[in-house]
Formats: sequence, C-alpha cells, structure tokens
Amino acid sequence: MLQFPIDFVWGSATSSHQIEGGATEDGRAWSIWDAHTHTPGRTNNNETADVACDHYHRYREDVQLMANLGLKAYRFSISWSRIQPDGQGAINPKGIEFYNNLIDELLKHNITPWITLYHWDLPLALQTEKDGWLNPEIADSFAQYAGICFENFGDRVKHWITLNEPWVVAILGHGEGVFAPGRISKSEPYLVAHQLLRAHGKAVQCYREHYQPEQQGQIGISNNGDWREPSSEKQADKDAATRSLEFFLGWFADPIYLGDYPQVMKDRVGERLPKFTEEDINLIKGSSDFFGLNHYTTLYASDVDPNADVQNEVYGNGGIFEDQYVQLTADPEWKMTTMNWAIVPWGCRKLIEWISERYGNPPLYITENGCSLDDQIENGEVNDTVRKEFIESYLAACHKAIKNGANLKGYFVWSFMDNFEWALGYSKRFGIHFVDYGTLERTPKNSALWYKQVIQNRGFEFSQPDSKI
Ligand code: PNW
Repeated sequence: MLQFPIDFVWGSATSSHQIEGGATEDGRAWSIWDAHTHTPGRTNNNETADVACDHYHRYREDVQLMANLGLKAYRFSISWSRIQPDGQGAINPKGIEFYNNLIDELLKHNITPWITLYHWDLPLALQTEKDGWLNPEIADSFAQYAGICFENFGDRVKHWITLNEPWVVAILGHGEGVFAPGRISKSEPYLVAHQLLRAHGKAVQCYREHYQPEQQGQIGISNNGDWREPSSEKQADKDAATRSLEFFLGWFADPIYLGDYPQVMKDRVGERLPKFTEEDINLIKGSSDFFGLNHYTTLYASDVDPNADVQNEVYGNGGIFEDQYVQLTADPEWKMTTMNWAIVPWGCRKLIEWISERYGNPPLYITENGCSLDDQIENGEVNDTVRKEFIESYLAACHKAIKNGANLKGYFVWSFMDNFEWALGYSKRFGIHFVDYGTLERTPKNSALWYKQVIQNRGFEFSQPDSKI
C-alpha cells in the first residue's frame, strides 16, 4: 500500500471559463476568451463556452458530487469580468454573490476552496482599451481586482493562486496565437510574461500587507511544466533538456525563487527579454508561499545546431521556440492521451525532484494533472481504465518523490468534470465526471469512484510495474 501523509490534500480542479457558462448573465461582461471563441475559425467547430457545463446554475449539484467523492479540496477560478465587468472600477454585486454562494456551499460540505484569481479570462475591455498584458499598468489593475477578492472572500478562503500557467498566456496567447488574444510574435511573449510576473508580485504584496496578517491564508502561483529528458548521454543533449526546462518553468519560477530570469534566457533572448528593476525584484522574489505545479507530460530533448532549421515535430517549426534550439520528441513506445500527450509517470517524479533541488525544497502542490480520453457512457457507466491507471501511476510517482525527500503536500486532478477545452472545444474529455453536453447530466466515471477509495484510504495498492515511476 502506498500511504500518503495524513495532511495530504486530495483535490480536483476546474476553471471559470471552462465550466461556468452564464456568459452574459447577472452583469458579467465578456472576457478575451468570449471574444476569441466568437471569432469564426478559432475553436473546434466554432464552439463557445456560452453555456459550457452550466456550472453557474448547477454549482450546488456539482458540490454535492464533490462531497460524494469525499474530496478534501476544490480548486476553481474566478471570472474577473463577473466581479469587475470592465476589469477596473465598478464591482458587480451579483458576481460577488455567486462566488460567496459557491464558497459557502463548499464549506458546508467540508471541502476547502482553493481559488485561482486568473485562469486566462481577462476582461475584454482591458484588452481592447488597454492592450491587456502588454501594458505595464495591468499589474495595478490585477492587484486591485485581487484585493476585491481578498476583501470579500478571504474570511473563508485560505488558499490563493494568483495566476494559472502564465507560460500559456505568453506563448499560446501571444507567441503562437492559438489561444486568446490570438497574437503571433517573437517578442511579445517576453513582454507579457514580465507583466504577468509583476502582476503576481503586486497581488501578493496586497495580500501580505493588507489581508494575510489577519486572514492567515497562503498565496502562490501555478506554473505549468512538463519534464524534459535528455535524448542521449551527450552533454549537448543534457544541456538541451535543462535549457528547455529553464525556458519553460525557470522563466517564471526563477524570478520568484532566485530573483532573476535564467542566465541562458538572457544570453539567447537578448534585447527582447525585459530586465527587472530593483523594485520589481523586491516584489517578485520570495512571492510564493508554495510552489503550484500543473504537470501533464514528458518529451525527450536534443540539442539543435543554431544554423540548422528547427524541425520541431511537437510545436511546429521555429517561431518563438527558435530561441531555445531544442528538438522535442516522444518515444514511439509511450502511450498517448487524446491530446497526444505522452503518459510518462517517471517524468513527473523527476520534475518534482528537479524543482525541489533547484528551488530549495519549497512546499509543493500538483495543482493540475490529468488525462484526456475518448470516453463513452454505457448504461450509466464510464469505463475509463486508462485514466484510472494514469492517475494511479502519477500518484505513485508523487509518492516516490515524497519518499525521496520532496515536500509535496497535495494533488488536484484535472478535471473535476469534462469541460470546454479552450481551442479544442468540447472534443477533449479530461473529467473524472462525464458531462453529457445534450442534457448536461453529470456521471461519475470509474476513475472518480476509484479516486474516492484512494482519498478514503489515503493511498492505494499500486497495480503497475515500479519501472514506470
Ligand atoms: C492547462 N500546452 O492548459 C490548463 O490549466 C487547463 O485549463 C487545461 O484544460 C488543461 O491544462 C488541459 O489542457 C494547458 O499546449 C493547455 O502545452 C495547453 C498546454 C498546456 C497547458
């Protein structure tokens, strides 16, 4: 039996835009994602999240399903434009009311709320009128919005995540243009990342100065990181793997834990990489009470000759990735999810250990990990064995990392239910609950029923070979 610590946090996660619906209800204004999905050609079948899982109206039922699982913690995000329709100024009382109700419902069932303040749904007005994350002023707008949330919810909410995956906002939103706001550039990702870090820092400063002393909560950030394994024993490939990790996770975590961008980024990005002022660094360094990690997959990394064309089969050629000169490949033996993400649990362990070592063993939470499959429902049952095995093996990898000394304190399955998977619309199912998009009926998948046992027993009998972890 792999037994987890008594205080290990067993959770599951969602985000506002992916589940809520009610896109224009009760005073909510559009976010950049509403504008993006309503632009033809941006999403699978032009699908939008106008209704999504209709969680806005069904949150009570959803919290009941969480309670049925014995879930200890639920991570969700707040839609900024529900709270502040214009992203600045006036507060929408109906927005405050919705999240108050959700929080109270969770607490009634002894489920600890973990709130993400920003999961990519920037109020549209901040984009169209202010240039969104490109504008240095956004750090103050974000901190003001964060303050409104601390003020209204902080009496009951003790776990805060400022930003979800700033890498995705920078790279997919401003580098490759596949996510909102759909911009393509080789310099904007670095500018946007810089403002995201400053915004995070200012929100944390607001919490620490005005709320934390009394409310006694914790605040951090969730970065996404996949593992990079050197494709060979060659030093150049080992360096390529490290460089890939530094451009991915180090980009955001180094400023927070070490006080600056990785040296390799300064060397290779040059003038396009902004510099921190002393004031910025005072805000950003040490600005996380815990390390939030969203982890999904692993790839092999090989060095690429800077004079050669970058043939990168995963991310496509060149573009923003050219700064790294790393070729990423999957092992043909690896099983894939329907996202085409390889299932490699030992990569999860290696990444946790890399983080623990590089950043001085911070308290760490896996704030997302999960698996998309083509689930089918038959007679009310969803037999998602691959997902159960996925979660089992990644949890086993987590267990091993803890045994090896990592300070891993919790795990959140992505996702609590099937939902709107961004540009891919409803075509990818990550949930441990099945959502029928015709009736919006929810059904626990077999993976959810298994997870319930794991939570109850604080562990499980690992049914797979140890070589996997
Ligand atoms: C994360 N990539 O997104 C998000 O936090 C979730 O909202 C999302 O549903 C989940 O993972 C599954 O995709 C990512 O292309 C989306 O590297 C894309 C990438 C990474 C993370």
